[in-house]
Amino acid sequence: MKRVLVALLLASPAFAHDKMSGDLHIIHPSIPQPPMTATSAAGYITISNEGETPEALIGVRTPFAQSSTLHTTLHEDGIAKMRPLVELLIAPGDTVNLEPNGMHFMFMGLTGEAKEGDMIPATLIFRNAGEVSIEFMVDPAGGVDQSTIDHGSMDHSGH
Ligand SMILES: [Cu+2]
Repeated sequence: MKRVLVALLLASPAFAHDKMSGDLHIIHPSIPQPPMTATSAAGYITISNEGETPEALIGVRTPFAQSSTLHTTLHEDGIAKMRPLVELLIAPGDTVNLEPNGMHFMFMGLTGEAKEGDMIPATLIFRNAGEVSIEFMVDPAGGVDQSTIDHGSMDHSGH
């Protein structure tokens, strides 16, 4: 049943890629092409835990950015605010989606350009499975303009 849902969700992107790593099905890691002048970008992914053991995504690493973290989006008084997420639990049989206006990878201090169709190497870090190599596909531009959103982790100096 879950597989059917995932297939439907993935019907829209022109290209999608996925891989199995142990019990984890990692589906279409992607980064919408950031504007040329962007210094930060968001990344998205779908992960299914097809095993019997609870799993947690606890980090991400890529040469594409100086800092890569997990973020969640909170809505307060109609304003979207992002906050760091320490871990993302993925229960057995569960599928989690990192998607625009929700949880996402946050890449700050981009080290290079990303053009539609590029594949950007990265490493996901799971509590049990350890490190898993993936590639983010650069999708067509669109989605959320990261530069307009309050990133709580960016500025600890003010206020
Ligand atoms: Cu963010």
